[in-house]
Amino acid sequence: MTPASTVLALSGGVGGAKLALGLERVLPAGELAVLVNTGDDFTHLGLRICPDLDTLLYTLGGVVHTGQGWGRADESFGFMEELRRQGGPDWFLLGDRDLVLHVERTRRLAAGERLTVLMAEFAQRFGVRSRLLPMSDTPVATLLDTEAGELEFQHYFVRLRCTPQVRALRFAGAAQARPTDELLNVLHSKALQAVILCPSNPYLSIDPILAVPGMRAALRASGVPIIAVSPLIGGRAVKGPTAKIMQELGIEASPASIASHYAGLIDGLVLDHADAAHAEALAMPVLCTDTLMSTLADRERVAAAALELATALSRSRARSRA
Ligand code: FO1
Repeated sequence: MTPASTVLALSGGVGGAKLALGLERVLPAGELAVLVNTGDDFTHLGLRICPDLDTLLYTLGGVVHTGQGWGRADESFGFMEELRRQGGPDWFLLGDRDLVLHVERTRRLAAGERLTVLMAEFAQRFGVRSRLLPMSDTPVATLLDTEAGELEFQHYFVRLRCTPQVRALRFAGAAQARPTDELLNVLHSKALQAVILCPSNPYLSIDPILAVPGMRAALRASGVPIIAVSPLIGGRAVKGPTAKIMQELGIEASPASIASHYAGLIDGLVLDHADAAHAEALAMPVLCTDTLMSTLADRERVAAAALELATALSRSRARSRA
């Protein structure tokens, strides 16, 4: 059944999933769709691993390890212990229960199933009320050109702990990728009210989504307000390498840089109170709130702020049309 109203959130992993959970909690059941980065996906030990999709699945399914923000709370590591004993690569932690998803996904993809379809089934089994939409059904890999050579995302992020200096990024496979029919249905639906860019890393997590040919145009053509939540608080990233990468790419870690990065796509920006002084200089509507999302109440507050800005923009558009 098509919901009466829909909000689409664009998300990477841990930080994005926090806001997605906030959105899910403040919206009526079934009204959230999440468009998820798959540039972090890789094949490891012969298994197809989709960390951001699984982080959303576990977070919205209520089984995530809340301390780390990824993986499951109820997890054991017998497989990893034995892999280590056998001298296998142990830098990427795969819990025993988590492993089942990777095995099943790999088996079903090899049998010709689409990632979108099998993730929807996983989501149903985890009791997720929102729609989880991979950014594409064909593989796209975020590759980082670093001082240590070209690195696949998980090798940069987990194995090397984001240490190598980043010179450039590219998204291998993006040119062949396409927005899925499931996503286009959401974007073409009259029920769509707003698009929210979660405070995920703009370069590592949102750019791969926007690199899919036709994605930017399809988001814009939806005609609804597009709001970004800044991943920076007072020039620093809450978690992860956003500020470090911005500095290495020669970009100032400021709200102005986030606004100009998303220029032509977004209509408004949610900033932390710590950045309120920057608001006036930005050529777009801004709403300030505390954007740190430690508790569930924080996530709901940031979600409500993003929706409030979207609603205000919709109303002012309706007034100017009248
Ligand atoms: N993050 C880590 O920091 N270390 C890990 O060993 C690790 C394993 C892992 C396994 C499955 C999964 O779905 C996620 C995992 N992550 C791990 C998180 C992941 O690397 C990042 O959260 C995202 O790719 C960044 O958005």
